[in-house]
Amino acid sequence: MVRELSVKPIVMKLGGSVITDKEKKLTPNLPAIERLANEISRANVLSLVLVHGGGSFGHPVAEQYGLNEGYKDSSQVMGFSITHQAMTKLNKLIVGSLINHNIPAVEVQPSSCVVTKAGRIQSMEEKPLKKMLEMEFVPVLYGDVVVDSEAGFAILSGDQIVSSLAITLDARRIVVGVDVDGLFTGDPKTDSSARLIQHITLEGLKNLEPLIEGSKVTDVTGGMLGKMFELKPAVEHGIPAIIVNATEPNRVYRALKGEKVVGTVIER
Ligand code: IP8
Repeated sequence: MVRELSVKPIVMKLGGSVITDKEKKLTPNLPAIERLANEISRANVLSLVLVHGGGSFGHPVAEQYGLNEGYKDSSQVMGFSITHQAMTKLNKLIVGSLINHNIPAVEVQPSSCVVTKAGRIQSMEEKPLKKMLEMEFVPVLYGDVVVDSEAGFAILSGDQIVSSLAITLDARRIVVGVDVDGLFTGDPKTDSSARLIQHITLEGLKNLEPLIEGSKVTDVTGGMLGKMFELKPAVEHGIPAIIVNATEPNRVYRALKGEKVVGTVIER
């Protein structure tokens, strides 16, 4: 007997900067992976989809082969394979840790179920995912290299997957775990007047964009701007998103439980 999908899922992204050491190529942050698996297990969410980023696994390899420019020459074909392999290695560590914490995690490879067009998701096989959720599995996807109907192939970010899946699965909320406390009015590392924005609407976000853009630290702000861009369609759809610092213990746990937590809530 199989239940109908009665509970709207939570779609959660774990950023590459949280689960890997971004300074060292192909280096996982095993204590962080372990702690997060424990938090996810304790939160005991009914209906959960996880998506993780590439960090020091996907990004340096994809860059080495110039994959973000799409297909240019045949040497990149090997690069596609190697980048995908790097991502599957990271994914195995995450899935393994989740299983050790008694979570029925199942890898779902974006490269096997997504086609993009000029870098944007054009089609995604959703039936297996929906069925997995009905069966109470926890599908684990990741930013990946995928085939692209125009460019040959593309790098598909976990952020784009999160937003698209949240809409397709009619998610109850999105949780985004990053390595900063949330969205700030400036760069908190260099600007002492920068303050954490606890709640923002799409309208407020529009006004904030030039401010975020003006900040000097491209890693933090560029990443945040990109995230906002990707999250917008899901928020417009009525799905609230919360950004929390996943390097701080228990923030992911609280966000999953729907408890009050330090972070930024984005709502329509
Ligand atoms: O870290 C990128 O995923 P992201 C994945 O979510 C690759 O942007 C293959 C670089």
